[in-house]
Amino acid sequence: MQEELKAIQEEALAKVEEASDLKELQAIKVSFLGKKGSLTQVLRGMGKLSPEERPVVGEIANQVREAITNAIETKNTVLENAALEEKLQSESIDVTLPGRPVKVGGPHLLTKVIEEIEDLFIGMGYEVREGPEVETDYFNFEALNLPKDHPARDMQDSFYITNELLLRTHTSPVQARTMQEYKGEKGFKMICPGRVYRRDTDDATHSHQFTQIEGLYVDKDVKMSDLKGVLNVFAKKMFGEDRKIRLRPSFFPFTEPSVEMDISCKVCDGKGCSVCKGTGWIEILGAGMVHPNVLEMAGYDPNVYSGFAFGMGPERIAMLKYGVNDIRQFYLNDSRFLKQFHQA
Ligand code: 2U9
Repeated sequence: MQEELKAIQEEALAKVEEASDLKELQAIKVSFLGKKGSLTQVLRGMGKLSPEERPVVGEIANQVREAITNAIETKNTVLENAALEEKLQSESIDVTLPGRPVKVGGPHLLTKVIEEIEDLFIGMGYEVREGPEVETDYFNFEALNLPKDHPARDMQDSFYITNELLLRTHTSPVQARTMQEYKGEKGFKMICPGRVYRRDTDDATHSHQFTQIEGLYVDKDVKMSDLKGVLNVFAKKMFGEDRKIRLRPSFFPFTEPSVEMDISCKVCDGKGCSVCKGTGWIEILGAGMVHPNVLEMAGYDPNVYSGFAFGMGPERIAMLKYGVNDIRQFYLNDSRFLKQFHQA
């Protein structure tokens, strides 16, 4: 049995030496020191020894167990350190490595232009209002002096959902709702930005869905000169103090008189070029004094109250301001296009 014990010790120490990982070492420990371990087996045989032999063998057996146990603990420490080292290596971060660039987003160019325009009018005391994109025929057309069979309705070819419901073709219904809400009792200034829909074939300057910002100022004694003053401030703040504005007569069913506002062309400074088609002027928006029918339908007495209104397309303004030549770029979400304006 003493040789057996020596042999077990040799074999155990050799295996411990070769063990390459903690799992293997644990298996070796069990195979020698475990309940069914080879050393345990031998020790179970001690009962058959003579009383003289037992203490001697017992002593050797303890030495062998200790030697195997120490060897396993030493090896365990070595393997644990190696595993930790490997883990540290695998998890080590080379702080000198450049970090992964974090793509920083930015506001969409349209959002920027809309917020710029909003801030401008908020600065002039206008409240920003929004309204439903699915609108009633009454608020989208009738309340705006476009009765059922009015030809101008065709100018705004519409996406009808039912006979009475459609995707709004302009944000004017929001103003009409606001006037009705104030029931002709008080004056107010408001602008309303929002998405509008027209049955149109998309091309570089037209889209079946686009945004508008319209504004309305209703009070006692609002005059055309007030409109011109506000449009002048808007143009200079939006396009530069050096820009001049020009108002041309126009027609809208919901304003009378109606005008279109042009600004002097920045490229040729009004001398005429391809951008302004040789006119020296760039059309920016439409406006006018609120039509008395519209005031009346909303409960405002046109003999007491008057108002002006205007409407513009933020896409058009962004295209002019940032040199974008195709309106569809705003909706394609092509980051190559969008990220150009993050810092703008
Ligand atoms: C009420 C009364 C009057 C809103 C107006 C315009 C002129 C206008 C165009 C701008 C670009 C439409 O998208 S566009 O082509 N709009 O020119 N809009 S006056 O007039 C109103 C609105 C509401 C109650």
